Amino acid sequence: MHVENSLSRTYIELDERYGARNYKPLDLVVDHAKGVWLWDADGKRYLDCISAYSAVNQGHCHPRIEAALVEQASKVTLTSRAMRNTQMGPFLEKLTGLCGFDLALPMNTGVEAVETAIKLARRWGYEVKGIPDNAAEIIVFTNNFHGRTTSIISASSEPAYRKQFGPFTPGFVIVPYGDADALERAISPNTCAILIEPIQGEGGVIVPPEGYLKRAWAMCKEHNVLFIADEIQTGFGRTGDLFACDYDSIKPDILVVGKALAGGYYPVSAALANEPLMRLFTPGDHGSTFGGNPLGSAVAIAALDVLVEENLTARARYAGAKLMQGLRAVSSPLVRDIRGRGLLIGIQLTVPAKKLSQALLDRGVAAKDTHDHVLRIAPPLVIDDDAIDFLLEKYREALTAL
Ligand code: IF1
Repeated sequence: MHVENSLSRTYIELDERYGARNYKPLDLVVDHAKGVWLWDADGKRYLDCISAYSAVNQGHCHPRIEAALVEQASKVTLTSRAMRNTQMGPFLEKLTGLCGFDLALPMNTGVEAVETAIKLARRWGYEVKGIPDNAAEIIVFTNNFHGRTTSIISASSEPAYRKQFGPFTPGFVIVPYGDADALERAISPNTCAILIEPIQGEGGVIVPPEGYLKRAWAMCKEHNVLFIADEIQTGFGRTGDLFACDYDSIKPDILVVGKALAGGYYPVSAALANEPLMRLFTPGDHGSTFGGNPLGSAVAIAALDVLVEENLTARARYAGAKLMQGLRAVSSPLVRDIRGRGLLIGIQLTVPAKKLSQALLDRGVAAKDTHDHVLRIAPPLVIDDDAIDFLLEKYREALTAL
């Protein structure tokens, strides 16, 4: 990219000079954004096919979510859970109603909601299932991504996320994703839960074999094991269903959500469960200074309203089908496989995906590689036909240029 002598270059240099180098981002410095479009510091426009990793399903700077943020910001922003506020209750009512659970525990980032689910599952394992103290096991899957805390990386199979960060939290058993027999063999009397992404995002947009999730869920029921679905990336319409688990008609015991829950305006996450499971948390067991704060709650209410009233799930299904069809119609020796569901699409290449990512960026499309050879395409769910055509045109051009 030609960012030498540009404003963008100035900002990149500041990041590199003053920031920890724990990322290697695209050379794209966003100044402002609207819907599916980003504008960089030099005024160049890009189609956003990353959506902040599915946090801006509703599209950038949605006026309704913005209005909720501004209105609440002038009333009260943070109370802590030492007292109550007027926004959390209505938010939790809306969230539980939409997701079909009795109760929700609000947190902030995705990984905190995953930690919440793990603590709840362990508590249940000891108190209800009768697992001996400190022996509870949670089954996780190869290539998983659930976040970056020390406990969560203890469940990771990716060396880069773990290297020199030990010692690790015990109690995780890793089995191959998509292999139902391996899962059955791994379940022991000490298994309190499985923790699974219905489609693996970071893992390279891995869709498990047809029927696998349903079998895994049935095994959990049979062996008295909780099914925890991490829908932080797949949830809220992304895959063309409200939740990816809906595709298999399964209902998790614990649902973990984040990202798009607040439309990119604010970090809001939650773990959801029914009575009596969630009642195993009692005062003092768990919490967060910011969890359930009035600003985040007001924003999340608006973000959920937008999701429902603008039929974003149906739009993701429609746009995903159209985009998938268009991508598959482009034949190239560089493309090995195109997979995904709804607007969570992975293109498996024979060359490093960084190259296609750069070629697309040069043509005004922001899309990021994952796991070396996979390019992920996940635009905001509000993407329209014209933007899809733009994307397909740039995709053809980029592949030809390579
Ligand atoms: C980064 C990846 C995506 C997630 C699932 C929990 C979390 C995530 C299924 C934790 C977060 C993010 C983290 C972000 C990039 C992004 C990502 F490439 F790293 F893997 F989306 F695919 N469960 N995913 O996908 O949520 O605590 O971050 O709010 O840079 O680490 P968080």
